Amino acid sequence: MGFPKDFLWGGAVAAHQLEGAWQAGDKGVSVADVMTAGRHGQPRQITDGVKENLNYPNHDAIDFYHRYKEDVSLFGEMGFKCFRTSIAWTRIFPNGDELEPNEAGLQFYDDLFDELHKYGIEPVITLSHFELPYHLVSQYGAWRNRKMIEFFVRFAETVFRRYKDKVHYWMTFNEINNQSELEVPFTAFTNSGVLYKDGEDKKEVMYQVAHYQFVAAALAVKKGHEINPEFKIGCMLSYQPVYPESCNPEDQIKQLEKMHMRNFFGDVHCRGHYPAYALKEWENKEYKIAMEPGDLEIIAAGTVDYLAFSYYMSFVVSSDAAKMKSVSGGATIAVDNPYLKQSEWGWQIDPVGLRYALAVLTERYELPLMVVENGIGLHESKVGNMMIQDDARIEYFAAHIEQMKQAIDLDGVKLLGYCPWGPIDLVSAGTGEMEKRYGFIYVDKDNEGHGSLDRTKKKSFYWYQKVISSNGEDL
Ligand code: P53
Repeated sequence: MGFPKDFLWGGAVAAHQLEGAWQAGDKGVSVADVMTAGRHGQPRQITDGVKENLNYPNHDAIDFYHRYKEDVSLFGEMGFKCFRTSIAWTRIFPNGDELEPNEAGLQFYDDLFDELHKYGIEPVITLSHFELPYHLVSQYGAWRNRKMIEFFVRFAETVFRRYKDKVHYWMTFNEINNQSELEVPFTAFTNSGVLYKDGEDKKEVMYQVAHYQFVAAALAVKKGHEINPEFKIGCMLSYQPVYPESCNPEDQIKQLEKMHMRNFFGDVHCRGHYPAYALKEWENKEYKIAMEPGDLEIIAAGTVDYLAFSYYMSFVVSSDAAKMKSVSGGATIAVDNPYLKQSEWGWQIDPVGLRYALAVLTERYELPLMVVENGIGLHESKVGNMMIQDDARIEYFAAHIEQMKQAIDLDGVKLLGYCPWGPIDLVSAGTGEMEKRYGFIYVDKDNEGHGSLDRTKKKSFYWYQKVISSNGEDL
């Protein structure tokens, strides 16, 4: 009982949030490079290219690009079995539309993967994590354009071939379903390089973009399996479950409709066809989603090997529209849950919701699952040589790990691994802050970009080390 023997304990990051070195080795400008720093309640600005005198926190991040050896050795010391990161598309294809890859970028990831393997750490790689080449946005309209399929598949094929003996676990698009939250520009821009235009039907554009991404993902799955049949290629969802506010059937219907938009992306990636509720919506709203002959066959043939998801919180919806407000940074419209506490950024802490998410995803898809993000952002500052006592983080993780165990033992969930988000402090995707800290390792840097970048271990470092060495028994 409990976690399987070969369970992949690790940690998760994304290239743009920690590498920095935004121009090193001929790296191109990515969508993350044109996003300024925001704060809780103050959105990041998306600028038209890189402007002078603005704070772009991803440009330097925590300089993992130059310090990865030190950081990987700390991950090794914690006992990581896997490490999830992404390959910055702009290191490999700086503009995105080149025919030949950039060798300096490829070499960087060769070195990183070799370093991980020295410690017995398996790389788990996201192909597209909020960092597509900005050139593709300005020149092609990014994923509005069908040409993106060709660019993405070329990128995927290049890295599949290059790392075919070094990487076995892959995933295509990070949190591909974020873009179904149409209220803020952040989601469509980070997922797909799309900025909505006045007057257009955002949802129709979103479905078109998603169609191209489904074709691209399915082609990547197929190519990957040809290159190495041992590859496990997954999709990646943000799976923050939604509860009805009450037992009023109207609340339950509201929940059903909201969950349609959570499930839509997984339904296509995992089952290989469009779900009836989406096809009906297209018909009812007279949406015309451009497809080419063969697209649906490609999608059917390119279903995923496993499903990876992030889990941070849950939401509540009400059929009473007047009660619904924008929560946790703005993207989601919901009501507060009186049974749950919130983090300082308004994210509702709900360990039991993780068991629920694991169970319903297993029922729906009958695929192995991987929790590739989970964690809590905290304000922390280092005083002299005192170790940071991050008991709130330990409590958060212990409660979530306990629920994963229940999902395995009681619900029969097949769980491959667990990667807490940001094992080392890094730049927040949502706010661009450094001071929304997730790490077991503290990084000396503040929101304005000042600090020595020194790394120090927090109390949770030793706690997680013990969790891994006891295979999740000693919490
Ligand atoms: P930050 C919103 C809700 C859930 C997950 O988020 C999200 C977001 C976007 O902000 O993103 C994932 O840094 C994402 C990571 C991100 C992490 O959650 O806003 O995959 O890139 O850093 C945590 O606190």
